[in-house]
Amino acid sequence: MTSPPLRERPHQERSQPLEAPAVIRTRFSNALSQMYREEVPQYGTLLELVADINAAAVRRDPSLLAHGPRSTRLDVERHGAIRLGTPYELSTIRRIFAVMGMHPVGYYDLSVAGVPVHSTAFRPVDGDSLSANPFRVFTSLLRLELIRDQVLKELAAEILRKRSIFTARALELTHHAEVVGGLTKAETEEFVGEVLKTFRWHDEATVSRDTYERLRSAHRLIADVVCFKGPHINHLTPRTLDIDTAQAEMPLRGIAPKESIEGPPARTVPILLRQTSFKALEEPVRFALSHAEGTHTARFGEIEQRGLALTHKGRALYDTLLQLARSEQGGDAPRYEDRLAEAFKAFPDTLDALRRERLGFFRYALLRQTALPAGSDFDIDDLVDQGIVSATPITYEDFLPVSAAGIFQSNLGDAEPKTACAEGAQAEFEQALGAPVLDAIALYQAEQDASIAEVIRDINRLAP
Ligand code: OOG
Ligand code: NI
Repeated sequence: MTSPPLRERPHQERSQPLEAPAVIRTRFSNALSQMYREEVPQYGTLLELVADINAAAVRRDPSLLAHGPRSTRLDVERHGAIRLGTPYELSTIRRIFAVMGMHPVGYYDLSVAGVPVHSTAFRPVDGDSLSANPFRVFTSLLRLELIRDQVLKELAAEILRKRSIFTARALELTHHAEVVGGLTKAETEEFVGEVLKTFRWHDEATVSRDTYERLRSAHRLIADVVCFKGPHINHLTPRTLDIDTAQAEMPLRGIAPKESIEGPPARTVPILLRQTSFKALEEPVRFALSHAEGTHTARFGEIEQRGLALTHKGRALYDTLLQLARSEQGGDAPRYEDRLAEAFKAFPDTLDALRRERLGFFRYALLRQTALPAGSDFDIDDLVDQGIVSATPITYEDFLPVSAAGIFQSNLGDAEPKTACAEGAQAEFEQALGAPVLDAIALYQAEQDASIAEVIRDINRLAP
């Protein structure tokens, strides 16, 4: 039974205060975590492991929290991932996430790694919203145009055209939130419950075993996106303060991690993002028509450690060094971890050097009230040196395309055929999304600039 349309509700109910988007996001993220814990018990084990490791890391070094994430943020911090099939699904999920204060940031082209998708990350964008709850969802859109077999491509498109992954009530409440500018407490509860249904696992495929096998033989991801009623959440990732210990302890808790950690090597000052995962589970499914039984692998677990957001200059250096470590393989080449550590010796590893060389982004704040001559030119580095201004590293809130490709691939198996290596298609992606994606580096730059402007304002206010 559906609830009555919103316009028929008594006036009183409509004048209830609206929840902040961050509150809706937290409700949703908690509900999703709860659902995934019930669906995939290993995710619960992973959460326990990360909580233990984070507590131990903070006991060893309490400054981790002082200079890093607020503990209240760390406890709720996680990201998820979904894979969608059509432009309609992508543009609708954009509208749904907007109600939760999450917006598309960045374009990730995975086709370079032979994975037939391109992606964005929906996340909060402003500082207050991020510190309230930084929940993000890495969202991929299948690129059907990369399927070479025309008949199969048409079949996949036809199956996707027929499905509807959102409940009528979720769409109604989203429209209502857009018109009114938000949701009340009661509407939020209903909205969260309705949207959650889109992310749920379905152990019944919508296609016959034959169709599943045909799509799977083109690419496993195609079968994963096309053959089910909805875009089941395929992993949820808690944030750890010590990913090396997490990687080492996973086997002790009965979880088999992927071989190596994606991203930069272990460092004194963490930069960007390091990630590791456990392999996707083989789960029983039933096919349509014959009710034949089979298995499908899609859902896995992942852990990540976040560090300093890098400037264009820092990111270019990261990309170059990563490429260097990845290119020398085989023969007598040392282990990947050793090559990576060796390559990254060229990346400065103190907060001071990272800031002075403009490799990373920092948030500046006036520490003590000091009157400086009016109108003088302020050099922010000098002010930090003199202990007048503090510089706090800005956390990287996004993803890394090479790492994402590594995470996808660790779940696909070696025999996986690769689809045609294509060019990125950001314009097509944005067309499907119905909006441009935001530029991540521009967001960090704006945050740093605003903090410097505030320091200057504070100083000028005190000027004689
Ligand atoms: C997404 C894989 C990428 C990450 O953290 O880089 C990802 C997927 O498997 O759908 O989640
Ligand atoms: Ni992930």
